[in-house]
Formats: sequence, structure tokens, C-alpha cells
Amino acid sequence: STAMDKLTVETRKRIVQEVLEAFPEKTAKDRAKHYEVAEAPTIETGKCALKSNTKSRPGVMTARGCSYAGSKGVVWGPIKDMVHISHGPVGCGQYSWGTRRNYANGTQGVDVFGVLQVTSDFQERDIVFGGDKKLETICREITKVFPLAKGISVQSECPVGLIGDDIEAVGKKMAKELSMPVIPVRCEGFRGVSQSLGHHIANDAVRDHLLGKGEFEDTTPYDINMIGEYNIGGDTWASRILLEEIGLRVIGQWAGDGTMNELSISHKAKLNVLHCYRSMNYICTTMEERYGIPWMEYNFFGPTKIAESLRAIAAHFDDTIKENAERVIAKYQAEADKVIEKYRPKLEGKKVMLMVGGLRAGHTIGAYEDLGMDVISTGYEFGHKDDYQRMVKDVQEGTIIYDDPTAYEMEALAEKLGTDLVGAGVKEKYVYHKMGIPFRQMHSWDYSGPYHGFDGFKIFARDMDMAINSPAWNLVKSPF
Ligand code: CFM
Repeated sequence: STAMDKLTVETRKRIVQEVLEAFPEKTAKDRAKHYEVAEAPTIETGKCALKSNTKSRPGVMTARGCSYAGSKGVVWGPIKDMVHISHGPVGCGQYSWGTRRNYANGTQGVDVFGVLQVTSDFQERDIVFGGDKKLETICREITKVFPLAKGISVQSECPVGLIGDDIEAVGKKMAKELSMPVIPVRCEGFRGVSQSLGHHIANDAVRDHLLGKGEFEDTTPYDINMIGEYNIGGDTWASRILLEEIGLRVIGQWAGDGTMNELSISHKAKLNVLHCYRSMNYICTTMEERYGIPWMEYNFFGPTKIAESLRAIAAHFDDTIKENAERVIAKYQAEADKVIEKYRPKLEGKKVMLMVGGLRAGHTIGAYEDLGMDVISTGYEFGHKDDYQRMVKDVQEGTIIYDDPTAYEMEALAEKLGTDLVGAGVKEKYVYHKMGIPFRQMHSWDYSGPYHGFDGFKIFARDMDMAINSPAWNLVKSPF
């Protein structure tokens, strides 16, 4: 590290302190524990000390979601040939409807059901007398209206747990009556401190109700599962073609554009490749323990990380696969170089501030760097210690890392750091637009995507250029 880097570290530490000074003393002290300014030894060792995965501080605005969001929205929702019931009042399903943009092949409402909002729409009488009878009726209706549905999941909203409904008993009864899995998921929103516990609960429900249940004899030495790939704007498809092109066979997509059967036969795979560690590490360790299937992480954001990941994946297989990987990397590198040549001059040195769920705030750093951009601050909504330990190895010295930052902290930092681009979610987006700061949604990719794979990198580069270099910024003046 150079003298310049040391100066950056000191300046950034001072900026964090200034931002937190606006809080009452107790709050400032608590929030300070959720910050770290990256220095060389931390980056080398990955020993990030910041506090994470704790309750958000009452009275400040957090970007976090809930357990139901983590189960229904993230893990279960994308399994396309099942009907997922948002069980409880209408709002949870209604206001999260269609916002994650996880694409699926098939005919919606006929053999795939992801775009539907199916809810038990609790009324006062359901809260008073219980919703179990209603749930039975809904399950029967689903099999009539959607005869091609392969199963049902019951995604509990808060009141279901509060009033003590026995959805497990309903699930058993209905599974028998309807001859298909009816899977109760105890993902009531009040559980845990964020959507993260919802991921865990959802993984456990998949483990208990689907894992290992399918039959599949026609295996090959090249069978893998893609885990923690959700097909946001087509991400899973852009990833999958690369894995197929190096000669592997994907037998299970977890869960983007995935089917119930794929999850049920996944225990027959030779390797699990894991994109989103945060949301699906649980099922990988379960499959490792139960079936001896090894797992490894990969990162398909930006050509540098894609090439590294393809080599690491190929290393688990024979020379043919390894040679294929080199050929595929060389083929796409030429394309990626053209993309970099076009966009890098317009994006070089731009300062990026990120704040996304539990993976992308770290995983996308390489893609920005491929375009010559600097991620100067980043953090997760709900990451755990192991996520930050992974992230810190990928940041530059002086990068401000924050955990579960409040809306105020983000805005103050964006101003003080002279940020050129903010990447976060829809709750943040319009605040920055009003501040005159370019913004991209890093959850839904706005209306764009995919961003995974070589195909995605082209779109990523174009979108970042479009946001930052739009002539609109010269035509408006923010009054704020
Ligand atoms: Fe994994 Fe995700 Fe993410 Fe996530 Fe999410 Fe998401 Fe996310 Mo939004 S599963 S942790 S709970 S990569 S929905 S597709 S973008 S917060 S960083």
C-alpha cells in the first residue's frame, strides 16, 4: 500500500465519523460497529471485523426485507411448476408481486405459475377462527384451476404463526388427498432480523420435502447443479450456456426457471456450483453431508471473474473439460475485450457506491473494475460475517464497507464521497435521482438484464454507461 492509499483510508474514516456524528451518541456508537474501512492487512487475510446479521436499530430506515420475502420471494418463488400460496393477508404477496423479475420458460397459468399472485387473503374471521379450513379449500381449488401444477407450497405470513394455525397438518392431509406435495413453510416475517433467516427456513423445507425424493438413473460424470441462480432478467440462462459449452450437464437449476423434479433429482449430481452463497449455502452443505456431493462457489459477473470461475469449475473434471474451458474463455474474451474497448473510456475512474442484499455488493465489484470503475463503498443489507470475509478480499484499500446502512447514512456518504453512480434497490433509487446522482437497480437490474455471463456483461456495461453518461443530467438541476 502506498502513501496515497494511507491518505485515502484516513480520509474515508473521517467521512464515516462525520456521517455518524449526526446520530445521538448511543446510535452513533452502535452504527460505528457496522463499518469498516478496508486496509491492506484486512484485504489480505479476509478478517473483516464489522458487526452484521443483528437486529436493525429501531427508529432508522433500513432497506431490509423479512423472512417471508426470503422464502417466498427468493428461494421458493422461482420454482416454476408449483403454486406458491402467500398464506395470510393480501398485502405481502400483492406488494412483492413480479418485482424480482425471475424469468421462466413455459406458459404462465398453464404449466408454470411464477407470475401469479395466489393468496389466502386473510380476513378478520380467519384471524379469529383460524385459516386452516380456508387453506384446504384453496389447495383443492388450485388442483382444479391449474391441473398441471406439480405441487403447492404454503408460505406463511406473520399472522399464521401468531394465531397458531396448524399448516403442517393441512399440508399432510392435502398432500394425501391431492396426491402431490403440499409443503408448509414457516417463514413468518417476524422470524429473524432480515430475509436471511427466510432463506435458511426455505432451504430446510426443500431439504425435508423434496431433496432426494426423485428418481433419476441416466446420470453422467458431468452432471452438476447450479445453486443460488435465480434467473433475474435471464441470469441463469446466461450462466448455463457457459457451463454447457464447457461440456457439463446441468441437471438442476436452483431455483431460477427450475422445476420441482430438478430439485428432487439433484442428489444425483457430481458437483454443486454455488452462485449465491448467502441464500443457498445451506442446501449445499446438506447435500455434501448426505450424499457426499462437493460444492464450490463461482462468480459470473464480469470477464475476469467469469474466466477465473470457469477454470476453477473445470478443475473438478477431466482434461477435456479443462481444455473446453480454455477454448470458451478465449472465444468470449475477444468479445468482452471489444465491450471493454467501447465502454471503458467513458467509465474509467467513475466512483461507484453499492448496497445490495447478501451477495451482489461483493460479487459485482470485479465487473465494475473490468470497466475501469472504482467501487469506493459497498455493503450488504443482511450479509453475515462469512459474506463480509469473502467481500473484503475483493475491495480496494480505502473502500468503506457498511452493514445494513440506514437511508440517511447512504445519502450522506453519497454526497461526501462525490459518488458518480449508486447501485442499490428501488427503495433507494428515486432519492438519488432527485439528488442528481445516476442510479442502477442492482436487484432487478431495473428493466434490463441478464448481467451474468459474457452475454450479461455486454448489457451491464451498456447500462452503466447509459446511467452515468445520460445527457439528462446536464439538462436538470436538483433543487435539493
Ligand atoms: Fe442472493 Fe439474490 Fe443476493 Fe438474495 Fe435478495 Fe436478489 Fe439481492 Mo434482491 S438471492 S443474496 S435475498 S443474489 S432478491 S437475486 S438481488 S437482495 S444481493
